[in-house]
Amino acid sequence: MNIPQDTILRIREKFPILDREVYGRRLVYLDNAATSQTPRQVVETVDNMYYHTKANVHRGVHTLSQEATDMQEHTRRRVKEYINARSIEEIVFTRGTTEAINLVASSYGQAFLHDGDEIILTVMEHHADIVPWQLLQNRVKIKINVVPITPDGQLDLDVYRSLFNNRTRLVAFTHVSNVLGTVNPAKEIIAIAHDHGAHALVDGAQGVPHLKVDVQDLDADFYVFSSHKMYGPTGVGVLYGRRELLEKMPPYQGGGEMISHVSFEGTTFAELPFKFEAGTPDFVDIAAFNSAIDFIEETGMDIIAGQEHILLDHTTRRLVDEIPGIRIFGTAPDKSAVISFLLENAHHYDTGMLLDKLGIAVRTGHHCAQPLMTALGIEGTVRASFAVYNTIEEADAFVDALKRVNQILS
Ligand code: C6P
Repeated sequence: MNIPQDTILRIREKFPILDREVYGRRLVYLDNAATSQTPRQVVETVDNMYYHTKANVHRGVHTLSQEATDMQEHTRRRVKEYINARSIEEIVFTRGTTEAINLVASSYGQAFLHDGDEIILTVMEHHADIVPWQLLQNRVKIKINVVPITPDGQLDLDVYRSLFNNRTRLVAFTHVSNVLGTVNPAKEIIAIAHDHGAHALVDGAQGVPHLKVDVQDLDADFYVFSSHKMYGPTGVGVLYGRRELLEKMPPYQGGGEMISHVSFEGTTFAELPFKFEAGTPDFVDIAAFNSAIDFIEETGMDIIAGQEHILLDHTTRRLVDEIPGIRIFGTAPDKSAVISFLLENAHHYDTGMLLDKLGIAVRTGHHCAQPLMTALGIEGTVRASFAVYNTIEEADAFVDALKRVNQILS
């Protein structure tokens, strides 16, 4: 795909933060898998709401409250359409991917899992899709089985198939690995789970920002993601859940707005999705999330994914050709625009700190995927991750800076 430079420069203009300097150099922001930057239109929605429309949602007859409620519910409809859910009742707002998985582990766990049942995770899961299931083990004695990876960083589907038995109830896996960039064959993984009578949860934190997701086409039972990784505000996430499952699941938290009637004799709960949204939601950021979806749709997923792949291919080629001894973790075909690597003789923290001094923002460490690090036999990596506003010049600045860092550290 050929994307005119002008197109990317016009997109960049929407992100004032990209003009800032770090240590006297123009920032090159390559930590997009941790959080992407936010275009002006999203920030303006936040501003406008605080200046003109701030009032609690679903709680007032007055104009401001009605307007704020309309804005929040408009985003819900928008998300429903964006991921092609069947109904708005299937869209639950959370604080992020992490809270969404905790909700499912706790509530689905209570309704559907019993002592002796089994679930399947993968070795490339983020801690957000491991620890909630381990916490559940304190309440229900479930067994956790783990799918390993092949040397290029793909899930070993033969082993996956062999892990099922008549106690397997759920498979929970990441759509895209935040470390390896591997795009897992979600539709196939879900179909295999369903063939065995198990449900499937997809951690879409790294999926939705880079791929067009259709939850009906995937046939996912749960699909979860965070706004802040898709050019949106912080503090907002989405749990998509198949309605018939959500209806059988008990509330995750208790409080205001999730009830139908409360008395000391007993309480009845609100309808979906409000049953799962106790307390005042982050309605300002939920409203602004709508503007992030506007941005993605105006830009076009083909342009977003296209530019990211141009950057991925260009950078990977240069790294391999020009930095002797570099090890890149995750080389699956059609991977997402994430490059995790180690220089031959350098600790990942040192590499990251020196890159920062040269104006390049990358992430270092275990990326909240310690079991994957153990499987790879390392403690951590440096990770560069791209977004649509990154340019070839920035990719080149990164590789040139890394060559200098490599000379200093070797
Ligand atoms: N990964 C990264 O730098 P939250 O923090 O709830 O928005 O998302 C958690 C999460 C869950 N699953 C995957 C696959 C993720 O990548 C993340 C967040 C960031 O890779 C921060 S650790």
